[in-house]
Amino acid sequence: MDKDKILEASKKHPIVDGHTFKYGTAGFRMKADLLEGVTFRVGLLSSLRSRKRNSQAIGVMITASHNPAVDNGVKIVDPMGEMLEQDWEALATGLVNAPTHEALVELYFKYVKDLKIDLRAQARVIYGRDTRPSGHKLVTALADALEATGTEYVDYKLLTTPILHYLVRATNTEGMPFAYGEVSEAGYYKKLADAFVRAMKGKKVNGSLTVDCANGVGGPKLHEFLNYLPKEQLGLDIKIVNDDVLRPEVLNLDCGADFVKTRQRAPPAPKPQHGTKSCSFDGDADRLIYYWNEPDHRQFFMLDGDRIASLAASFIGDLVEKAGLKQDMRIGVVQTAYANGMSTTYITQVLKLQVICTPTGVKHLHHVAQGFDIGVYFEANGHGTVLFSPDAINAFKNTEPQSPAQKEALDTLAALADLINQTVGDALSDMLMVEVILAHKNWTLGDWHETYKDRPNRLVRVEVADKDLFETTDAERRLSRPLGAQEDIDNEVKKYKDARAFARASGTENACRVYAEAATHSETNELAERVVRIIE
Ligand code: NG1
Ligand code: ZN
Repeated sequence: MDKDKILEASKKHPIVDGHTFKYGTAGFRMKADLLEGVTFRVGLLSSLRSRKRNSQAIGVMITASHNPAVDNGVKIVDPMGEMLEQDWEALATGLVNAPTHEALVELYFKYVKDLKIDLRAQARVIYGRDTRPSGHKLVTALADALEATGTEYVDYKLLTTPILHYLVRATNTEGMPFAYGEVSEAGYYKKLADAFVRAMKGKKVNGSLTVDCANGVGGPKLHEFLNYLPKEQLGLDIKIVNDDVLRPEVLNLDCGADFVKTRQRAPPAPKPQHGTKSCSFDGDADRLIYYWNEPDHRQFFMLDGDRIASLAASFIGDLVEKAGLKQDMRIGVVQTAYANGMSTTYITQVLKLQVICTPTGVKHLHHVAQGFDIGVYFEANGHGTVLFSPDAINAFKNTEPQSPAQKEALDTLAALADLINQTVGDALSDMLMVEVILAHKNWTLGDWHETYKDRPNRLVRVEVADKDLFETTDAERRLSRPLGAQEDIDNEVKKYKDARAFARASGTENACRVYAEAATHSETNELAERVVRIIE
């Protein structure tokens, strides 16, 4: 490999002038026509990352998740299936913003030198993309970067984001205590199907389930997955809707998890059937929201990430107790400041589990969840998972049961550890987990919803001249800058009962967000508006 090869390849995929790019919470994400050069350069970095990490496979996912079809994005997945390490985000930003092809090549070799990367080591990259039409062009740019750097690569074509994360983890087995699963898309389906059957323990799924796939890649993948399940044995009656991936313009349009969560209503099409248990994936199938419309009251009920977290924590907490492992296991729930205050109260006071709050962005939650034996983490928007430590998995598999009940609890825990994606939030895997729990508890969505009552809340997006003026502390719950703003917010919050409010700069949009909770809807709105006025 030489400089000229990279230089020539780079000239085929120039960066669009006049833009500053930043590797954000979800990698690089923007209008797809700005992304070709960006993706090429991400390819260069992923190759370096693999060489730096002893030739382990690095993943690259091309998706813009719940964003409209004209957008796209590219992000890097580290060897254990986790998000790219933070220090390397800055390196990615550096490469992508190199002003010329020559400057790019120079910076690439500067990284090689500074990070002591051995260019003779084999580099390995695997990648996939969602259903966006722009994905084709972007993978060409990516492959050209991998060719130019002598990187071995596998193009997995259409994938959900969590399947790509699974494949990265499964590929890098060397030195791992357990194999993660077969290195193929089919291997992912088989692992989940097998674990689902084991976790159900002969129970049947409670009622039919309508799954809205946001017209994204989750649709075809869910269809495929269902072929691996003994549907009758499980009493499984799944109806897949919004699974049109042939008309790109309908992706995430008036459907999907983000629509349901932000609009607080079911997708208008197909016409919601009253009382039917429903859930929505987002465009790359890493978020999940459950809901139903009440037949009599015409009311809409939603079970978001906070509810999924508390459901999982309650079920797994009980199983750990039945398995006789309560003394040995640290179980914790990780949330962000956007979690409804009543979910936090329920988890700490009723379930008696520890809750930690982190800044927004799943990489932060994931990291903190790894500190527990069992770490449950979800953002309110439905992105999350449950992590099990190697010690926990060992205990599920190797504890000698003293009773049939204890054996059943241990087996169910071991099955859940296989069922739940250990790398990232996964709508398909999370949906199966929810169904297992509802079946074991013999609960409807109504029973689940009754566990606690949400506090009224309001989230407002505020246009500001310069969002970078807003700096936070305390897991983004307090503003340290501009000076004095937090004091003003505190003064407003004090005036309301059971109230909480905070403001922070968005990590994904050029705006600030204000969040408020209070005892009633009108007080919540009033408080939110007062805080908006402070930061405007
Ligand atoms: P920002 O724009 O930083 O608030 C949003 C979501 C996050 C997270 C990221 C990445 C809210 C309030 N924020 O972050 O939860 O999912 O996008 O997608 O929903
Ligand atoms: Zn997503």
